[in-house]
Order: sequence, then C-alpha cells, then structure tokens
Amino acid sequence: GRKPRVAVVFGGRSSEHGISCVTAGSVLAAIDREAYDVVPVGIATDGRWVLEADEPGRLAIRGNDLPEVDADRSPVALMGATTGTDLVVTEPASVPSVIGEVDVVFPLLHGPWGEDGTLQGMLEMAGVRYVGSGVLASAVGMDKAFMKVVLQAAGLPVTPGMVVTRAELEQDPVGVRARVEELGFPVFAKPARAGSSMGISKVHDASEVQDALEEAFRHDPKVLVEQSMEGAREVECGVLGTLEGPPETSRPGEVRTGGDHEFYDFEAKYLADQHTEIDIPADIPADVEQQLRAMAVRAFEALSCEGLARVDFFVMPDGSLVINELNTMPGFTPTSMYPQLWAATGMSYPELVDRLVQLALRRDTGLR
Ligand code: G1L
Repeated sequence: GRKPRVAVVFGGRSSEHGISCVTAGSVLAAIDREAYDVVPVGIATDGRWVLEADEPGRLAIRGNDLPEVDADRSPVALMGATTGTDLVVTEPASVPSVIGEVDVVFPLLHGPWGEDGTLQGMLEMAGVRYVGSGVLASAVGMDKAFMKVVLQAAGLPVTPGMVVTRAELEQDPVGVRARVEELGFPVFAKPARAGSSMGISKVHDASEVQDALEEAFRHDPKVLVEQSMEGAREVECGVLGTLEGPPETSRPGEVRTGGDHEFYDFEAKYLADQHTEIDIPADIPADVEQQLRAMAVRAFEALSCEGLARVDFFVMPDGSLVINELNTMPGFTPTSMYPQLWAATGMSYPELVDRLVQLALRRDTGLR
C-alpha cells in the first residue's frame, strides 16, 4: 500500500513559536522519506493553518533570529475523513483539493493551544493518531501544580510547594507572604502553566516575594511557589513508551548551570549558552541511577503518559531523589537534552523520530 503520511504540525500562537519551527526543521530533516510521506503544516502566530514549504533549511536559526511560519502560504484545514480514522488535509472551503489523508500527526507545539491537550483533543475527536501523550497527560503535564498533585498522590517525592493566584495576592498580600515564609527561603516562584522557564525567579527573603509573584503573574494568573532544593544536583531522564510492556529509560544526564544563570532558564535551554553544561551520563552512583530510572517510569505511568517524557530530578547531597517535574513535550532538537539522553543510550535522532511515529501508528484510537 501507500506509505503512511505524517503531518508535522508546528509554530502556533504561543511564545515558543520560533522554537517549534526550529524543532520541526530538525524532525523534517531526520524523518525517513523512504518510509513516510511527510506534510509540513504550519500554524501562524495569528492561528491560521497553512501548508508549509518542505524545506527544513528554512526553519533553521539564523544568528539570533528564530524562524516563523509563513502566514501567506496556502491555507489548509484538517478534517476527519468519513472513510475511517484518517485525517484529511485540505485547502479550506468545501474540500476543493485534498492534499492527502494523514495517518499520524507529529504535534510540535508548546504552551497553550497545543501542548496543553487541546490539539490532542481535536485529534481524538477526529479519530486521528498522533505522537506523544493524550489529552489528560498533556494537560496535567502543562500545569506544574496539578502535576505535583498527581505525582504526590502516586507516592512519588516532590518539592514542597504551594499555589498562589493573582486574586489571592490582591485580597490578602500579608497572608500570602506568611504562607510563602512557612515554606522557608529560598523559594522559586513559577508561572504554573507557562510552557518554558519564562517568568521564574528565585526569592531569597520576604522583601522579594511581591516582585517575584508579580513577575510570574505576567505569564500566568496561577503561580507555583516551591522550596528551593539547595545543594541538589539536577539530573534528567528520558522515557520512551514501548508497544508492549513497561516504557524504556535513557541513561540520566546532569544539567549544570553556573555564572549568571540561577536556574536553567529559557536562554540556557534553547539558545546555545556557554553557561550551561550538560553531562551525559550523569556522574552518579549506579544504585542512584537505577532508582532514578525506576522512579522515572513510575512518574510516566502516574500521569498515564504515552510516547515520550523527560523526567527531571533533584539528586540531594545524601543521594535521595525528588522529582522536579515531568515534561510530556521536552525540547526536541538534536541538541536538546531528551534526544541527547537517547543518543548516549545508543539511539540516534532519526531512530528516535521513527520509534515515536511507529508507536503512534500502532496506537488504538479511542479509550486506551
Ligand atoms: F510529539 C511529541 F513527540 F510528543 C513531541 C511534541 C512536542 C515531542 C516534543 C515536543 N516539543 C516541542 O514541541 C517543543 C518543546 C520543541 C516546543 Cl515547540
């Protein structure tokens, strides 16, 4: 029969539009063209869906400039086909020219309108297979506060933290400050649902609480305040779903930030940054690695993740582990942590892309 058709959907209305385009360029360059028909579908910053040029090179970073979806290209609509579970990519207005039935969507979108489960929900309703986690895990993975609730309920160790809403701060600033003090300084204030590390700041004493909350509220009216795990090392682990049986884990890798960066921030994560060092495999004792990988699988299963996730840990000075967060859509360029973790475990970037597409192709549509 025909080759499976894979629609790589990228761009979108979030602040990480450019990163999404760069990631799509990498996936488009790596995906096996002998095995798949590939359709690049861009979502412009205003939300319009267009058929993008299949030119991975156009989507590379040029200097400090991130690429964008070209909103002037021909618009497309994605529709569920009546013939089965395929999606049909069409030009809009009553299906004049069908571009093709899509077997799998590779959704490379971050933040609201894409990473939060909404695109996944649209695809579920159309009965279309897609790479990665479903609606619930994507939504929970997007909200750091709910993620903590689910991980904690599964008996996994998490950082002590509390939620502050903008309304609470306005009504009772003294009470909010008192609750933050109870956590014990230093703490981090983080937007609960921002896709990246933007709006996060470290709070050293009560005098810094107000400014840190206001900064975080610029990104989200819901903010998570968490104890800072002082003296901890940051170690991350890749998890990859399998068709049967438990998911696989990568060797863990350590992220070390120094100098100007108090934490692994947006710049450090996505733009080549000299202050961030990555060490894969992490130099940790074998028994700690074994525990960490087992805990990564438990976290993956606690959120009912599918396909892939990156689980980020704090390794405390005594070797104990605390889960920092789980990312259902980790950075996914060849130099990002998740693909690098798998490279160090023996799986190349093109292989990884293929495994994810294969997992999605064989997935049941409907209840899983
Ligand atoms: F589809 C996957 F595989 F689940 C997937 C989707 C999105 C993996 C990784 C990502 N990552 C991103 O989209 C991003 C972090 C690059 C933001 Cl645009």
